[in-house]
Amino acid sequence: MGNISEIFELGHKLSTGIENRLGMSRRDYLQFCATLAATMGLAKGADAAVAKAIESAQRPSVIWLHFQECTGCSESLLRAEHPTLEKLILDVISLDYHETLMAAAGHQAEAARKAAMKAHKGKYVLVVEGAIPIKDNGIYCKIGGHTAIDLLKECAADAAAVIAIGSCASWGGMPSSGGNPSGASSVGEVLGKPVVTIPGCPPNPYNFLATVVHFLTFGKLPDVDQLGRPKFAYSRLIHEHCERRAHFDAGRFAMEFGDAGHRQGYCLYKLGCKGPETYANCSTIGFGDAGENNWPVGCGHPCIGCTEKGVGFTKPIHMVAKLANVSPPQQYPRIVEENGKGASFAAAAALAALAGAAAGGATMLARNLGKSHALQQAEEAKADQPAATKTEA
Ligand code: FSX
Ligand code: SF4
Ligand code: F3S
Repeated sequence: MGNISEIFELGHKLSTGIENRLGMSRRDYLQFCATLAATMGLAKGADAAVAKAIESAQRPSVIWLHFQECTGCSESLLRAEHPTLEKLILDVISLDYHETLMAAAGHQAEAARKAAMKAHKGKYVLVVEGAIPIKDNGIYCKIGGHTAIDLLKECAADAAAVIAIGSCASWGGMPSSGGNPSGASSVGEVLGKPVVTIPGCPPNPYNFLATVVHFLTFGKLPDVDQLGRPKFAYSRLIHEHCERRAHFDAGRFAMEFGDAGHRQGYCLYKLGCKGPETYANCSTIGFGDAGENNWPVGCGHPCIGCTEKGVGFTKPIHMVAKLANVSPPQQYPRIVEENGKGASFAAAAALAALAGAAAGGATMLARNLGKSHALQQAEEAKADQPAATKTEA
């Protein structure tokens, strides 16, 4: 947190501003900014800067293009709830052109895009959703009579920043799978230069929001890896922070959907989970903001590696993953402890912090401990039951 007077002053401003705009309490808003700052791995005190930037910075104009895709990226932003993520996004940016959301159509829509580009020349953020088909001079995707190739180049020329959202725009994604009949290509390939990519099919809306807020707060996009992915979100393997990891290390696997192992939440590696070769933060921040464990593996389906070029939409879903790192992490507890009552969530998180674990590691440690306790309690309750009433697990 920043210093007290800064926060007080900010809180006062917010009580008449953002609180009304977003329909969220001041406390929730500041908490949300702190979470966002932590998601981005920013230093202590950055949450106040983030809150100030969202509150007072001029909303950047955003031009959002759609090419070869399913609109899942936009849908995932708009379907997010609690605390009204879509409201926050639409409040943080000025969405001046978005084919799915704008009321205008036809020539009116084209005029809106041109007007936004002229009014915010050199300052707008270009967000691209979908791959760009380049085969046969790009004739497989045209809007307003222009190919996706021409539209992308035209809009990128005067943009302050370009963000490729979703796996399609980031590396070709689903449209590039199989024989790639239309030559579906990434934004970076068509522009011939690296851009920030937020892969995922669809990507997590928090990663998009955090990237935009970073731009708003610091005037630049966040640090990225060699594939253009923000490091704060894509620097760790899913397998390293998976709630089922202790099962993997103990050799407990679901062998079929619906078998006893699957019902007990065992590791999905043998069903083809690509967590061991996929970099993303799905396991630590959850997905779609719809509650605990709301991510593919949390729901019982193997990760298909949707954020990872060469894995998602390329490797068969149920093919066993390549293990990048087989060493079990030191900080994970056993799923069922043999002795004692175990630590509280807070103590577990503090322990992980003391051990120098990343925020994601602390979250997973706390979660795993919680699960191990719940499972332990269930087993103890079962052991206490009279033999006649015991049921099959
Ligand atoms: Fe769909 Fe977006 Fe997948 Fe692609 O997300 S969810 S096909 S990544 O471009 O709309
Ligand atoms: Fe989790 Fe998949 Fe790794 Fe198993 S293989 S621990 S389910 S990421
Ligand atoms: Fe995609 Fe795997 Fe995350 S399928 S949403 S990268 S868990």
